[in-house]
Amino acid sequence: MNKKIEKLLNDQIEKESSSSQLYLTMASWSENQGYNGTASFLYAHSDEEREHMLKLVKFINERGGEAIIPALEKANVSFDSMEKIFESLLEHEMMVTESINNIVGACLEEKDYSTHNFIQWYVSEQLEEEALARTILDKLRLIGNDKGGLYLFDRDMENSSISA
Ligand code: OFO
Repeated sequence: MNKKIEKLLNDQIEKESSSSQLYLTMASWSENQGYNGTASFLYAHSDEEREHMLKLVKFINERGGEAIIPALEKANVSFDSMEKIFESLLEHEMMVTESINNIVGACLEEKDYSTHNFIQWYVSEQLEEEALARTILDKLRLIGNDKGGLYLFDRDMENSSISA
């Protein structure tokens, strides 16, 4: 496969893997704070990021390239509130969107239309993920430090059929 595109896709594998680690860190923090609904949402989100990574691994290998599996890195973050978590989640997703857009641009430049087609799934996924993160963040900003509000928020997160 085109070497430039292969390199970009391998970089993306790393980003999806670090998203998975980051959301796992957030899930664990939430669980320790007693926010079990949010924790289960974030555990599931972490799993989904791993799926995004796997999809890329398989695509590269099927196209005759070589997927590079990155080492796991400790997410270098600390949180002190639910709002901070989702601010950082949105920021992270925006960085991922930029990276996906960059791949789209490179595919067009290199006339790699099959990767362009493959990567469209990620374009839609990013739209959904950013919208979801913004909705959650808006709710949290409304709630502020209200404990009752946070309790209900957490319960809603448990029941939400959110797909990340
Ligand atoms: Fe949420 O990032 Fe994957 O694509």
